[in-house]
Amino acid sequence: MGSPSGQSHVNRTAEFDLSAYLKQCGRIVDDGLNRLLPPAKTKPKTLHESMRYSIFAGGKRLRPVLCLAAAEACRGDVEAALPLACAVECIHTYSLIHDDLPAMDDDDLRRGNPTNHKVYGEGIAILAGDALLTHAFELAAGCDGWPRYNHQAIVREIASASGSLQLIAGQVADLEGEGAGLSQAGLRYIHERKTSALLCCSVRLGGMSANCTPRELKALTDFGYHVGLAFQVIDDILDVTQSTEKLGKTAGKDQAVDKATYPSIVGMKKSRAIARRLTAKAFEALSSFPKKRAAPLNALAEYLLNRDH
Ligand code: GRG
Repeated sequence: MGSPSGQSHVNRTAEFDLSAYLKQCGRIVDDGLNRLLPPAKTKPKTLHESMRYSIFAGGKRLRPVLCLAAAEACRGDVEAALPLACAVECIHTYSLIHDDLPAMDDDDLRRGNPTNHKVYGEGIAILAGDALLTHAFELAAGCDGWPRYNHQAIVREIASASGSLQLIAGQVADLEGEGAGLSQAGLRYIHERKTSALLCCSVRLGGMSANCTPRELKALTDFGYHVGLAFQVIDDILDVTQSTEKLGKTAGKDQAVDKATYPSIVGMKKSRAIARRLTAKAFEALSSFPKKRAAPLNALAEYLLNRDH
């Protein structure tokens, strides 16, 4: 596998055109979401407009793209994975809408636009989040399942990643950890749940939609776990180093609310080294996949490590 930040990463992904891939998958995901969400004019109109406002506000679509790339890595096809890719984007968007509420992070800006509650009011924003979460389960329930992963396994996968032991546990620990002087282990607990759980679930669902083998699923799980952790370490770094304009959300927020982050606990240099190490572990997880099939996932991991927003 080689060093965490060396030539081997470059070789692994150099011939792959990630920018074209992101564009192509982004279009597919946008079309899928447009088709799979109730039209904006559906009654109650304000609710459906509000759901669509946040869904189409310009997110990076990382989770759905990871889902499609994982399906591809396991010889699956986009059509089978797409409803699940859209389901994880619905859950992700719900979590952002609720996270931005005054009772949580109280933010005015998300994806470069006013937050949902700033446009539609708190009541509708809460309900839009609820409706997106519920819609994700409707999409999952619409999947027939695959020989190794039945319909029930797919629904359970999404429920467990977004439930009280994972995504919501992370958010609770995050809220309770503000100003509490967390240890690095405490911070890792939050990152595993708040960020890595849904990223990992996205990758696993892609594999499941391709009826992947248990060995492939284990590899995808290791990959998703490490990419998810690296993603959050980088997110912590960007909160300090980038502008609000660049991020499309309020920069410097972590320090303002005395939130523990990797830079605040171990410093910037060590944080970057940790992100590189985690990404190297993600690459390693896919070492048994044919290079060509793993190229999109590896390129995404590298992109997430080097991203500036
Ligand atoms: C259950 C309310 C609730 C929250 C769960 C996910 C979460 C916890 C809170 C959202 C805010 C946050 C800091 C999440 C950590 C993961 C993260 C950095 C999300 C932002 O993801 P990007 O950068 O966003 O992929 P875009 O807008 O590009 O989709």
